[in-house]
Amino acid sequence: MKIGIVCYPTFGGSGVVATELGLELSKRDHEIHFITYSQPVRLDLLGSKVYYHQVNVPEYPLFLYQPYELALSSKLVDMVKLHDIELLHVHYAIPHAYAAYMAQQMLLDEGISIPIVTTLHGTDITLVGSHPFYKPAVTFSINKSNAVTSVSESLKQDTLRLFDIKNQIDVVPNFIDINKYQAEYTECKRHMMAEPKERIITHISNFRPVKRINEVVEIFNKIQQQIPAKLMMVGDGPERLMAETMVAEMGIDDKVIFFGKSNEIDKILCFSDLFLLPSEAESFGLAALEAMASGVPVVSTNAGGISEVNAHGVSGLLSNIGDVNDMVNNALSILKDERVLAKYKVNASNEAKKFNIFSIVEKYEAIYKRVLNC
Ligand code: GMT
Repeated sequence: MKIGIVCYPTFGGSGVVATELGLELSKRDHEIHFITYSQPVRLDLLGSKVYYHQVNVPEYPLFLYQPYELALSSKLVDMVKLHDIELLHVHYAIPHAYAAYMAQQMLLDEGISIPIVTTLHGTDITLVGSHPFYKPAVTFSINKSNAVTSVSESLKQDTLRLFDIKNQIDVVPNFIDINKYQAEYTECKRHMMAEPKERIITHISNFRPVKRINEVVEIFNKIQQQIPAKLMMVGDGPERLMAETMVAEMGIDDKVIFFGKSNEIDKILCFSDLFLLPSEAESFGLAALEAMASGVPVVSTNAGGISEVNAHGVSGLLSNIGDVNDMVNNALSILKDERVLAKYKVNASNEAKKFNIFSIVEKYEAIYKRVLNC
């Protein structure tokens, strides 16, 4: 199949999932065309079956807001015609599903029929999409898609609750390529990061308020009062400065490293003992799954779809949103005892295998075949 993929190319779960999906599909002999405003961050492998087409939005002083959806839908029309793309898979409803629908209508006018598969990722539904400003457009785009998928059962239920949906929604969970996370612990540069007796705790996100970055710091501060520990803060976003200020005020600067955005997540996870995710909303929690795949147990909230990924008492432990003390106790119960930690590490890695890329990509292929009627 020739498949056009539209996503947010920056750091963020939806872009990562779209990119990894495209790369895996290309290995299965599909021709993949990424159509985005910049090259997706994890797309370092343009090959004979993987193409990238940039969407340019010319700056006109006349416009207060530059019309990205218009540029995207025009680019989709051009690329579908130029490369005989058979199907569009758009990640994130806003504005991708909307732009894809416009492209579909323009192409229909020229006698070209192209189905749209829309994957809902979370914030396009729970935070942004349900805002009254966007709700009619999001509802319309979901209902007009030829297939709709959501990355968790929880997100599906949120979508049905928040919007008037007439379409079927298939749950296709996010995935990881387990082989990429098989690095032996001995290969890690652990000694450069912490003393042997210190536990390494890691948080990775886009540092948005929904991630409750202040709680990451609070939880770590309480943990390090009881056991020797270091905190690795990976990512960047609006709450980073606040977190850095908190760390300084708590006097724990020597125990916290801020990495900023990183393309070496696997290298950081391979020396981590625990992953912290105190989010107040999370449709899936791809970062938690990536941690588990590296054999890192997860202490998280039970928000949204996290509990579909982090199995309580197996790959990690779950707490209610905002229950800092419970998350501290959970973390300590895993970290204090060497044997308990070792058990959680093995379990985390085993649980992650349930989300291996091969079985999940097949689900998308089946949906593509369905909408193409083949
Ligand atoms: O988590 C974010 O803020 C980024 C966001 C995105 O759109 O990339 O992540 C959402 O999609 C990911 C991939 O499906 C999920 O793993 C995240 O849980 C989800 N984030 C939220 O629901 C807040």
